[in-house]
Amino acid sequence: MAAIKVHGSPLSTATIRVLAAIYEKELDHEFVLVDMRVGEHKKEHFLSLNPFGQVPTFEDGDLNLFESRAITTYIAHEYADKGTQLIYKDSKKMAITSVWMEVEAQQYDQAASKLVWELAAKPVLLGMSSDTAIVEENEAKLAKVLDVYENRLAQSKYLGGDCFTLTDLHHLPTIHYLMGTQAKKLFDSRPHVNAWLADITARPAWLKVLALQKKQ
Ligand SMILES: N[C@@H](CCC(=O)N[C@@H](CS)C(=O)NCC(=O)O)C(=O)O
Repeated sequence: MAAIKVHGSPLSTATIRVLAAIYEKELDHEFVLVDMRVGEHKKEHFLSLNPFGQVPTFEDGDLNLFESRAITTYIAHEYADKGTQLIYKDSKKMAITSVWMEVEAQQYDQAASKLVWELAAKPVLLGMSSDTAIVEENEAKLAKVLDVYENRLAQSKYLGGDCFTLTDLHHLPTIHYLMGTQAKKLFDSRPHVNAWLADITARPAWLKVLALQKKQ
């Protein structure tokens, strides 16, 4: 039995963020499907893993974690010697990467996750209509963040520095869903953002995550 277990749903952005890190590190693991359609994530057993009732949760032996970005950060440190280096050893380089990790979580994701919900989850998965006002507001917010990314990526191959790191990886799930929506134009219209996106979405580890998602 694998020591690492990921409990989640392959449709969940936060779950596939963790799987992306696991595949980059080529770690043995077990994926435990949480059936969100029947509310399994709100049942007692799951709440003992994450009291907020959200996927994913993660086990590595006797360590239990939730919050996808905390999990990927643990994986990057604990398995530093395996697979892709997702963090820098140099503390100054890592500090800069951490800045952009915060930008992803505090600026980019605020708008991107709302757009995933309005433009991908509601119409495609739930048969509901999108709220146009929320879409417009968050497209404008995302455009401002992507203007900053465009400048950054004109000087740096990846957001965190010259190598692919957790910073870039954390964007993959929302980018994946937004590429199938009208919000794609926000990425397409910025050449450096577009080149960065083409690079990170073509990574073999990410393609494996998408193949797993299709199988489920
Ligand atoms: N900040 C959390 C967010 C987790 C999250 O929002 N998970 C969603 C699926 S992507 C979920 O479980 N939603 C169900 C709910 O909130 O009840 C993380 O990054 O792990």
